[in-house]
Amino acid sequence: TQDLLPVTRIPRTGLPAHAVVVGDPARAAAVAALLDGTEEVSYHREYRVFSGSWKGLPVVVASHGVGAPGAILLFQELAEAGVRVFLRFGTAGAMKPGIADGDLVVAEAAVRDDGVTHQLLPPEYPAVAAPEAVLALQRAAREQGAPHHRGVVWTRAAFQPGLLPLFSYDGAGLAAIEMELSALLVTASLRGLVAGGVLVIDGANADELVDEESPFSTGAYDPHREVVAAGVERGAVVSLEALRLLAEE
Ligand code: R1X
Repeated sequence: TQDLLPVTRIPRTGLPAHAVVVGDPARAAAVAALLDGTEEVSYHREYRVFSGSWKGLPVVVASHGVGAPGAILLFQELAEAGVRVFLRFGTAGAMKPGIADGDLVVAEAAVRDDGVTHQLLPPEYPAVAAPEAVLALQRAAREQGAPHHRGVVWTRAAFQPGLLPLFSYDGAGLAAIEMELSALLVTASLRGLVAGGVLVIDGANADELVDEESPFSTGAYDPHREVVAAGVERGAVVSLEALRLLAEE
């Protein structure tokens, strides 16, 4: 076998067992900058991978890009390289009143509209977070004073406001919408690994972003705001702290 994994070109061996995964390669670099002894392990396509340590715990921070079909390639290859505990730290739109921009949503489970896992398993198979990951993220959020919520997330391949159809989960109490989490949760369940996710809200009331007059417009969605950046800073520490809590168990 070759020394590097085929898609991400991560070394096959030697990675820490605990990982934070994010969509954006630049965000992976920002989270990795919080570590001691940060090293860039690899950077191919959208997959940027760092290692370092957080309060003495060796960790991986890696980017998976936008969308579950691409992201699942990173999850599989990280698992092959030895990662056992995954936390996705991402951004999401809020689906419920009372969840504000910059707040965190800790995922309990996800709807599998991800565009890839239906090709692996029937739709009845659940995408659930490991309970210990949910509790670790919740505790870390509380300890960091980060406003946070818990709930079921809608992972959906067609996420952009201009692509959102009329919502079919009205009344189902979903907390947030994003694009990759269910693929991570399913990958972890299939492989007997631990996974969870925490999402920073970058569009409150996402279900109201659809403009009835011009349904293909992305106009109202603006994730680049200070309130979101502040939430991302809190969420990065929450994710790393949650990994540390999980490693202590
Ligand atoms: O999961 C979603 C995707 O990665 C959240 O943000 C991106 C789309 O803008």
